[in-house]
Amino acid sequence: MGTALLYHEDMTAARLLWDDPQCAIETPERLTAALERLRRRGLERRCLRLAAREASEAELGLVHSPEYVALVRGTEALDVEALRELSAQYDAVYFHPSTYHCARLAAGAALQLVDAVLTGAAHNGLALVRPPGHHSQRAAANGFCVFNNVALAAKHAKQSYGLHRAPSISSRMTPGELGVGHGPFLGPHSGSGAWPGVLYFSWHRYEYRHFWPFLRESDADAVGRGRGLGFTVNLPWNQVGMGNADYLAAFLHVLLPLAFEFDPELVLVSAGFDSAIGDPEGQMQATPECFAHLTQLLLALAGGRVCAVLEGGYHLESLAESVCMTVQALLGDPAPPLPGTLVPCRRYGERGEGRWAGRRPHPTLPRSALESIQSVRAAQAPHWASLQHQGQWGPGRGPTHICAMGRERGVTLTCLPAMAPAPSPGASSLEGRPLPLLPREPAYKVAALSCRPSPPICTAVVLTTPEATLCLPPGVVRQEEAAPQEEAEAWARPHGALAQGEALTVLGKVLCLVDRILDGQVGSGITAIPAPALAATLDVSIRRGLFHGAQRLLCVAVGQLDRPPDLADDGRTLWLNFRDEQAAALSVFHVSVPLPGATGGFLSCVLGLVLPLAYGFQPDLVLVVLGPAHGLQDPQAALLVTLLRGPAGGRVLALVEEGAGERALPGPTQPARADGARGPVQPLGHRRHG
Ligand code: Q9C
Repeated sequence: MGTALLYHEDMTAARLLWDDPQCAIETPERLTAALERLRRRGLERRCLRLAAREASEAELGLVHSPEYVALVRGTEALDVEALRELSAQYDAVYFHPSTYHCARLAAGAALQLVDAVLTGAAHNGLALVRPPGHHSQRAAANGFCVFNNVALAAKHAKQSYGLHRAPSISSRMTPGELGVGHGPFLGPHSGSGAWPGVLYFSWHRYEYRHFWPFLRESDADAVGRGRGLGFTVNLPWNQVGMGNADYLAAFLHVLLPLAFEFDPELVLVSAGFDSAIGDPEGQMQATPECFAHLTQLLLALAGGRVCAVLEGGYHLESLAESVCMTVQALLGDPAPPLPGTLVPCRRYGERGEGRWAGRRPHPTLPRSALESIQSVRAAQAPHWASLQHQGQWGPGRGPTHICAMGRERGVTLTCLPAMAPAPSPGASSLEGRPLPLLPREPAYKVAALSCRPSPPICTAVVLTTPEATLCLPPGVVRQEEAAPQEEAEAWARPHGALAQGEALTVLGKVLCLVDRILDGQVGSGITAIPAPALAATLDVSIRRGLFHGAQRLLCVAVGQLDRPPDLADDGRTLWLNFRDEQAAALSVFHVSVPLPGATGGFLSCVLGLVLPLAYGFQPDLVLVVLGPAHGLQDPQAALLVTLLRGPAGGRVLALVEEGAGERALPGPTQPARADGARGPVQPLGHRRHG
């Protein structure tokens, strides 16, 4: 088990043999640079290395016409002049005598990756391939693509493994993939309008149809036809320069709500890194770290069965770094912090093309990314229940406060106007008040942090009963080390509930665990706390975290818990409480949200509110507290903890009232799955019937 890495050196053979500025960026160095960087970072040897095999002609026939396959086969024997002539019949394509071999290896690698993940030989994986695939059509090469690797993988997964909500999401997109905009994908766009059981999401550079390939069906209102209504999700970027905040917002407000509702059995990613900074094709601004976060978020789906297949990505440095970030996330490493502030890309003008750069942003229009996000949400809302939850936290104060905070911090991740209610009268008084925020760390410190190695211990647990009541998953160790007795007593002093016995013993271990997480020796932690001591242990944990070097600490408290009364409201602690009735919120750093009853309601609240807040706040440590009457089902609690790893470099400590669900919390490399199922999907042939 682990992360599969598929590659074959032969895929570097194909290259452009004549002068064609349009195709010159698709070079063999793309693969060698990525692989070289994976080696240098020690990531390659942590993966399960598999040599790619060629897809058979029968397999290619899952998606392509026999005539087209024969035509490509025939290019092996053509001379340069004939290759050039044939290439000219397609849009942005070149053939080389080795193209057929390379393209069969690329397709074969995608199929093998699906096999590895669905048989349980690997948890997840990446196929480093060329030529890319997602623009190719049933009987035509297009946009550097010859065979549609990801479409083939999707068909194969459905056919050979009988997945129902199968190769779900995302043919073409996730980490990135916008380089080229939308090509006629073979799946959802063809024939009857959809491949049943496939949810297809694509984000792409579109610029109001002024960017290649200029297709009307790449716009947000193209949502699929017939039985496929709502299973095609297009997020067009109408401006270049989209960055980390825009990509994260797209995930949190569009992709993930739909994907969780769809509940896929497999996630296929058309990983186009032409969305990364520096790329000549995409002209976008996502930094490599962003791909670690996007990948980590996807791992919360489908029991972590994520298969990524390389598509675009033409800036060698950016590509190599982004590939490393993706692999690190697949391996379960904590994601490095996103550099800079999470500000949405500013709007250039109404048409949003590159030549508008330098013009003053249009003052009355929403940011371009938000406009795109809202138009997809509007187009998809009739088809998805999760998009109908918007605004459910209003007219409470939570979202309003967050918007206020968002403006102050330049974060508008949360500020989908559709989601936030109109400001309540009390909120306006916040406007003039300067927020007591800490100065931002200098950039070099951020860079140093991102180079931190993964903690030697993934997850530590503090248990109250001596006998192991849990069967601990791999990578999870029991924490026995505790702070010295007198130190624990000193921290416990203000609290009667911690005076002695078990509560004090647990506190000693929790103090030590907080320190070890902040020192980078332990990734994350889970602590079972005797019910009477929960509030006091939480209070001490917050103070200890701030004392031990956390600049900002986020506390997500679920259940009837009060914010520690004399905690300073200085912007270092953000308190977010889900509870029965809303408590009075006293500042922007004190948010209270009614506990959403329904499953979908909770999830949409976590994606639309908790994570944007957490990403905006950039905490050094997250405390997740499951307190009295928290009402969460085990998988919901597990998902909350898993998703909150992203914004805090993996540093999450869960404090759980004893007997209130600590069993459900996952180890860091075992993403939660809504139905609790883990492990391989059996191939049809091996499945027991009846
Ligand atoms: N100036 C992939 O990324 N270029 N294909 C169009 C725009 C075509 C990209 C020219 C780029 C095809 C897989």
